Amino acid sequence: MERTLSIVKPDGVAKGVIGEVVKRLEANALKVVAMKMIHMTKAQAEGFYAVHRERPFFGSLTDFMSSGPAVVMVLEGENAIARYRELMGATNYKEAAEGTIRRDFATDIEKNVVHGSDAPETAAFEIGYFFNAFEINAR
Ligand code: IDP
Repeated sequence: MERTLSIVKPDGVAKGVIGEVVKRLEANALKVVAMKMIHMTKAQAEGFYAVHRERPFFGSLTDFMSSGPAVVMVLEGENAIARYRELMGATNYKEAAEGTIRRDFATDIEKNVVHGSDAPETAAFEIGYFFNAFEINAR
């Protein structure tokens, strides 16, 4: 069993696709073991994306991520990190495979609807960034 952090980003919440995202991950044996809606401050978004601080899009990305509410979830399942990234599709929706969340709902390389951890170490950091142990419903 593996855990990963999922975010329905502010554009996904604004577009009304929270339910669609949850439906797709539940249909693919990714269990939601924690979930909440948050509205990050700019500083919280900067902390979350600290690994990208040297990238040219860092300012814009952290403005976007703090622009409205987002839904953060912990997903659990076999090979959850890779399987959720497969459901999400490529960062650039134009390159994302047919039937992926980003291909179906994203309209912009930055405003791409969802986030998913990319490795076990980042998943551990990202889950701990938003949830404490009491908020994660272990089964
Ligand atoms: P990922 O979310 O698919 O793992 P990363 O390369 O880790 O992609 O980038 C993090 C986020 O930064 C992306 O999801 C997207 O919102 C934004 N981003 C990535 N590349 C670009 C870009 O070239 N321009 C604008 N935003 C970008």
